[in-house]
Amino acid sequence: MSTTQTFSIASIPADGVGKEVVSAGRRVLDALAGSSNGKFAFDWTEFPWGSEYYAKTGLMMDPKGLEALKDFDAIYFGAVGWENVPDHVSLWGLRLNITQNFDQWANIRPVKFLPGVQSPLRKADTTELDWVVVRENSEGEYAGLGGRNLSGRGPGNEVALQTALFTEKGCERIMRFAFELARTRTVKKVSSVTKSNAQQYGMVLWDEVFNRVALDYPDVQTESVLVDAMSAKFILKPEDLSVVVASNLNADILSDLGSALAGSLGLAASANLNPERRFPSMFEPVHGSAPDIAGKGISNPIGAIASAALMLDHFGLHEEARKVEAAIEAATGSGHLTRDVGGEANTEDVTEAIIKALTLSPATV
Ligand code: GGG
Repeated sequence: MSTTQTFSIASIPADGVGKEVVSAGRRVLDALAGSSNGKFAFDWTEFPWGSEYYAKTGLMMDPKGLEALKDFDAIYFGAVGWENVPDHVSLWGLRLNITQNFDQWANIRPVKFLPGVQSPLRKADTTELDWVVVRENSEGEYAGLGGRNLSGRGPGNEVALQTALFTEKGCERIMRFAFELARTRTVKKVSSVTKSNAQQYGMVLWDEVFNRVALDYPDVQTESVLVDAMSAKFILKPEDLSVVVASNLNADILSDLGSALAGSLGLAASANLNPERRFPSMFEPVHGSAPDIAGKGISNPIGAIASAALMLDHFGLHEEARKVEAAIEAATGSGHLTRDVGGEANTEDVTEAIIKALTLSPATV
């Protein structure tokens, strides 16, 4: 008799719509496990961290939280940010505390165009579009280096430094990751993004490392594009893109642009990976806590569910990941759309439609 493979997952719904979409993603994964004939199962442990926890304790997470998380197979995260906590405190206190300390240095953010979802790009109707943003997730503009001084001199005299960090090792590992990813795709191409004409130290180092690493991948096409030109290219020539590798801040902005072009930020999935697997990796929708719609049951669960598919890939359950993606496409293609993508369905309707498509799928795993 074969044994069930059980994956232990820490879930951290955190703030706002994070709670609704994490719950939706968990239901989809449990339905998938339930139809796996005992092949695999998920063992969930939920942590109550986030802005409500902060209101009670003055901290975004337990000070021993990283210790509590470190032995899980993965972390499934919702969203962070609420009005009772300054944004930089909530972000650094929870999400960045985890990504930085668990060295989740590769953040992948696929841009996927779904059937039934209208893109603001006219050419999306007739052109096959599909690319992935690879975000350097451990340094760059998010290194957290700097400080504020001189406020003692009185009003108007304070200064602040926010220093971006680019290390040769940090650049090289994310570029190799991007090239390896490109080799798995139909279009084998990596576009490197900087602003190295204006930022002449860190980003020139980035360009030099990119050119050096590219020599090891002669089968992969390359280009180096400035971030302003790349934003225009996302809109005007997106069919030219396959893997886009960029620094922490640039990739964050570009991936939001990409998901808006695909129809909504609510659709975008992401994986914060520690590729060496020394620490658990973390899977989360790209969107934030969306206070304007939180608690109304109308948030789009697709970003979180597609992130769960990325988690399945991380576990080596590739067929199952494709099944979840196919179920998402079946749901959107049959008109199960939340308001952000022009429909009237609520979170529950879309989640149920995805579960139904999953469990009806003939290719049961
Ligand atoms: N689920 C993603 C999330 O909660 N993001 C909040 C946020 O503000 N992130 C900033 C960043 O990733 O740069």
